[in-house]
Amino acid sequence: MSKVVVDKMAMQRALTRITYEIIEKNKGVNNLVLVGIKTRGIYLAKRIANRLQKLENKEVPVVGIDVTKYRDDIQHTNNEPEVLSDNEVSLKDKNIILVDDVLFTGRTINAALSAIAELGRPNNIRLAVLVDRGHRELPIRADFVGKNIPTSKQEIIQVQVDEIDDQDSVEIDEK
Ligand code: 3GP
Ligand code: 5GP
Ligand code: MG
Repeated sequence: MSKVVVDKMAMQRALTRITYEIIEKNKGVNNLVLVGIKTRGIYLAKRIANRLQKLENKEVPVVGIDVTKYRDDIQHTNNEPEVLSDNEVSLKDKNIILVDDVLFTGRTINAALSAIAELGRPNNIRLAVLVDRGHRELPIRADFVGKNIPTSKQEIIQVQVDEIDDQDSVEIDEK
């Protein structure tokens, strides 16, 4: 059984609200860099960047990262963060917004913070997620949340984005 909890319109509104919140907190978009976590976090970051461009008339860089190698609970052979975007955006002294689809244990974000620390020392780092499903195992919280969806550990959240899934939705499924 799956249940749609966020439809296309709701997802668009949530991203628009997050965009306004980012502008308000950052007092504009100066010095901002969006860092999207592979895979769907990158598409969400690009959508926020599009909204920022429309609202503030400024291009905000989007960097994609793959942090699987940094996870402390996954075996890895080398510690190089994988920066997926080809543009060489410096993170030094920047105001970073980390963007991911789902926040669960917090280990992915912990890994992303380690990756960013090695790429340069930003001015600050804030976290935006489309869904917070609870069950944190680390002292990590999001600054911008699309929707809080309390879940059991048996449930999984399916996030679909139009760019790769041909639809925008968030669903709850039984494992
Ligand atoms: P994403 O790369 O777009 O985030 O982890 C691979 C994909 O599987 C992820 O896509 C994520 O959406 C999905 N997924 C669903 N449930 C889980 C989960 O419990 N853990 C992880 N890591 N990924 C999950
Ligand atoms: P965490 O590291 O916080 O446990 O999990 C966050 C990462 O794992 C996110 O990037 C997300 O893609 C993935 N993830 C964890 N749980 C879920 C889930 O229920 N649904 C989806 N779609 N992704 C999840
Ligand atoms: Mg993800």
